[in-house]
Amino acid sequence: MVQGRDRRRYSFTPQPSGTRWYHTHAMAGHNLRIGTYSGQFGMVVVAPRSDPARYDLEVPILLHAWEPYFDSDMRMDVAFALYSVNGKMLGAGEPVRVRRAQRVLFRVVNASATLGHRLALPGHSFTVAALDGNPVSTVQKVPVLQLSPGERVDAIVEMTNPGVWILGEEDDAQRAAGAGIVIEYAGARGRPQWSPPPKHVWDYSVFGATQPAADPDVRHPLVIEPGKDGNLWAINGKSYPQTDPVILRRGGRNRLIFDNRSSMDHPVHLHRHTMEIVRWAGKPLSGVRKDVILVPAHQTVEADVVASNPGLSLFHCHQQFHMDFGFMALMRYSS
Ligand SMILES: [Cu+2]
Repeated sequence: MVQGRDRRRYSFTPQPSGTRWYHTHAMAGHNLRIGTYSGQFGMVVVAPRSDPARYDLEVPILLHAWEPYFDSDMRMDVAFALYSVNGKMLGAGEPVRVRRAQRVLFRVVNASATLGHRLALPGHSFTVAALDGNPVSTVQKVPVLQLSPGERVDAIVEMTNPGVWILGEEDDAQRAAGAGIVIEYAGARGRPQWSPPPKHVWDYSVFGATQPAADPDVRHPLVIEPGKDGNLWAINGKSYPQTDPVILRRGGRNRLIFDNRSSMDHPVHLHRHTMEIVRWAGKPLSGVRKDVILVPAHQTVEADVVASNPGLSLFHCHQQFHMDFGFMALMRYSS
């Protein structure tokens, strides 16, 4: 906790390697000026001891939405007036300058408080190398990157289509309000071009491995439902701070079963651990390791956590408005 006009110094050994980020974790509630609504975030790249990835240029892409407001008198839905990539609206900042035949590594962070984003780059595709900083089991080429709040994607783009392009949000209104950045090939001229990507359904399982995941030692059902008594969200019938702590078996393989009985998507996030997705929207998989996992509306998602980092850990939805209104719990280990 860093108070106003306060100063703190922490030192730590960063691990695991990969694309990470930092942000304020303040509860915002109805105050849309603090927490992840604010600009208090940034990217942290933990370099591996040896780097097997091969690329010519590394480009950070931080997505954020600004000037939040309540979309209705009920003060339940947050909307945003402006969008940015790396702090600039589309067209306002410097373009990303590339050359033909370069392999460009885009490190993308969705630093939005509440919104998922889908990104495309006309005339190019994304080869996804890592999710939430962790290398994927199957490197896969996709036309669209989809990121829920808090998620990260590392993707390599082969620059084979000279021109001036928009790397942007698929949604026209958001792109018009700033959600994009210009990609400019050396020697290319003209207005930045956009065309809608082919229809594409984002599915974590394409990045997985073929062998089934190991059986868990213990299962933890987590039912996600709308809350009562003014709380929007509940986990197993209770809203934070009343939520029951989730007690993981120390050293064991703990299976978290997210049963989303609501009509909204939830990007669930666990601090201090990495979860391996073992079932996503009906499909079994393994080898996809993340710390934020999208649990789609009316779907069940299962993910395994090896309990090897004792202490209190926070579990919550990374959608700020959900987290602030009940969707949070503590996790600790059995003694
Ligand atoms: Cu949520």
